[in-house]
Amino acid sequence: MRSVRHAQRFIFFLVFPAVNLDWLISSGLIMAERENDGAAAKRPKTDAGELSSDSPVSDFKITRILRECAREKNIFIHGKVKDQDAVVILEKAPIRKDTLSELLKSSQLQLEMKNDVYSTYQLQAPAHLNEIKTTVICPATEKHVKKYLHQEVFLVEESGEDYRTVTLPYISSQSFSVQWVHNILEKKAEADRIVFEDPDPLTGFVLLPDFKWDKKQIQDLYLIAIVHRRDVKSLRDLTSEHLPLLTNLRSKGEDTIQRQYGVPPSKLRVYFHYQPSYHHLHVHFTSLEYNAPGCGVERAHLLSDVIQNLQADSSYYHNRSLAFPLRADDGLLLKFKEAGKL
Ligand code: M7G
Repeated sequence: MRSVRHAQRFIFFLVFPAVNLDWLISSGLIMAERENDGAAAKRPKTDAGELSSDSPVSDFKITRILRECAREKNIFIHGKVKDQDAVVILEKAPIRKDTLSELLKSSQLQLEMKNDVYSTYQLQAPAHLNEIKTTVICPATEKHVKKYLHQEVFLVEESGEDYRTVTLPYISSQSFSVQWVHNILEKKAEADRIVFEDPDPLTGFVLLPDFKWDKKQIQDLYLIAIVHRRDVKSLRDLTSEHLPLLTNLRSKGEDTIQRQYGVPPSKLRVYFHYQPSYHHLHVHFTSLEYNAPGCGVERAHLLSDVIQNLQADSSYYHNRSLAFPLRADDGLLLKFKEAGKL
């Protein structure tokens, strides 16, 4: 039965590679498969999908623009909601193939110019086809504001010794809170977004959509796998002891994405960030087609490379130098400068 369903889904995605997943799931063409469905039923429901009556952005007072990109069609704004600091990220959603004919049929066109065979228009789309993905961080810390502020970046090269003497003391006191990660693992938030869970305390993990992905199209697919273990901060802590965790994560993560979204492992980029922003081990699963922020060689480490490096040398990530970019006003950059490493 399952293989028939997989075959149907595979054919469907060959024909319609960019369909709306939510629609597919709600229409029953795709079953939202979850490994721990018994547990899923008991999870608290969030109010995702409902229209928000209490809009945090209507009260938002803009302080300054942190970053904007016309090509990526996004803008990062710092401001205040009531008297709390907040960051709001607005991003125009990609145009979806499954709503194209409705878009063309039901929109109004306003002519801008006409010349020979050329004409340009402003297309006024109905509201539901003209959504802007909005992320709100409130209350935002100074570190959140800095994270999104456009800044000069510098590459630092961190030896194993630098990690222990410079980086570790810094991140132990200055890292972003991982409360949101614990909320996911404890099903206190985003429980209904979990697409797969392996509950094993040592080799298990939770797989769910990254909050950068609106789940509307496959081209920019982005999921994160968060491990249940809480004693691994990043790539640096990994040894061959963690190989069962990593291989489990790779095979079950890839298998779930293939089944659930019809994307085969050969179309996925699966990697760690070093340095991550959040020091609780997690793996990024992104579509190979999508040029995800942070997927460049200065920050991304492919899970398959990490597995092979640990198979060859258990202390590979304890000892070797790792390069990573730091923003000009990152406190860690200052620590590297003070230690004479830059
Ligand atoms: P990272 O490498 O630690 O940091 O990855 P980065 O944000 O600098 O890439 C953390 C990943 O978790 C990122 O891809 C974030 O978009 C994602 N993420 C962050 N938060 C706070 C959330 C959240 O609350 N929910 C979900 N689903 N994803 C998040």
